[in-house]
Amino acid sequence: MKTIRSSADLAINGAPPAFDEPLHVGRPNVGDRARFMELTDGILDRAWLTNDGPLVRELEAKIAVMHGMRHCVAMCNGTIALEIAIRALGMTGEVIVPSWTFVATAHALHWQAITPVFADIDPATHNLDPEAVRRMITPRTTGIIGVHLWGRPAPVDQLQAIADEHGLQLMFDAAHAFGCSHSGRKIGGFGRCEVLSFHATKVFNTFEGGAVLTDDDELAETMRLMRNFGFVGYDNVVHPGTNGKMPEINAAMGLVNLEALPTFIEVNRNGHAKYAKWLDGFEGASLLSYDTSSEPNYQYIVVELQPELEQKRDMIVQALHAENILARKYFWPGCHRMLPYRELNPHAGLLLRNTEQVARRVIVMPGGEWAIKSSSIVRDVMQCFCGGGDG
Ligand code: T4K
Repeated sequence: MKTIRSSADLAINGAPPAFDEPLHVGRPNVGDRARFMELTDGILDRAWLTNDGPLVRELEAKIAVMHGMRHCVAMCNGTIALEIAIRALGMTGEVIVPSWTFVATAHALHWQAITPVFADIDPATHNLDPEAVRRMITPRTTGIIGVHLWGRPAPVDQLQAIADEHGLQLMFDAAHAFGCSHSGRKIGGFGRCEVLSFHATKVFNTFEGGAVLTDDDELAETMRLMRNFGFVGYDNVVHPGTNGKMPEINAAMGLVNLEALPTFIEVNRNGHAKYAKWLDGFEGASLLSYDTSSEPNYQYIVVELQPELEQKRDMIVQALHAENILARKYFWPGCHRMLPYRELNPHAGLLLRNTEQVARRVIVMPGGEWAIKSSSIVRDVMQCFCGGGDG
């Protein structure tokens, strides 16, 4: 293992990199390959590749049971799942969302001619601040989408109270929260429905994929129609719809990965613990930790620099990349500073002070086994930037 004692040892200054191969954020977790191949053979033998196949049904049933929910409606990806859920709930006009999220949360609204109205976050949790949500309500507001960012539970009770008070729909983007719990309750069961992402980079993946969880029979039925062009039977179209179906091969991957989920989470937990150890007492940065009341999946290693180091954040990221640690600035610069939103509302940032501050300070590190490998190097690289020099 490379030793970094001073900035002369940094790859960005010409020294050899710490790793020969790049360490990514979001390297896919893959379960039992042989079992996956077996399931794939079955798909080919049945010649039933998509359209509500048996593996999709099995996966839906298993995920519903795991969450204690009546319905899991599997989809081709999390973004389409968000779009379908938003439409099935009848959201229109304006919907309040955090800007501090992956842009898909906002795009799923804009794509349907709904205005995402960005509310600020609590800097301690990176999740929506309920008081900021209240401030953004107008006569055009029809709903709120909370995001369980990094798998940390959004303030579900407070958001539900606001939604009830103002007659708003409430749903959650739980793309990061598969396998997480809040106060003993699995995330997936809050609001009218919750949307999961099973993208390759998530703790649990189906290559691409997603799902909506709900206890509402009518809502689930509407979403099932919507994901299959509104078809009932062969020739009967009874609803507007799109193609949101999950193929069988994706469900095969899901079934295999579901078996391995406890192992994936255990590896993530160990990676997170390494970072917690290395950053304990470190003055320049801290690790975003989890509430004791929540059970996380530890998928994201989120490091936050102290204010005095924020000017050096981009340089630190460059230095890490030079070591082949491909850290990310997720979700900089915030959705409100991305197109089309920054043109639609150029002054949104005035009400998003915490979002802007957090966006300048965050670095997301490779997780899981890559976290275990890289945490000490990350600390040493950051140490080089803490002493007042420029690394
Ligand atoms: N809501 C939230 C809060 C979300 O975070 C997301 C997705 C969604 C909704 C939408 O769900 P989906 O429609 O995606 O199901 C990635 C993912 O594409 C995206 O799914 C994810 N959030 C987001 C946080 O991360 P990018 O643009 O950063 O992806 P990319 O291509 O840079 O890949 C990330 C890293 O993963 C790279 O360093 C390489 C590595 N990687 C990636 C893939 C695909 C691999 O090693 N192997 C792979 O197969 O968005």
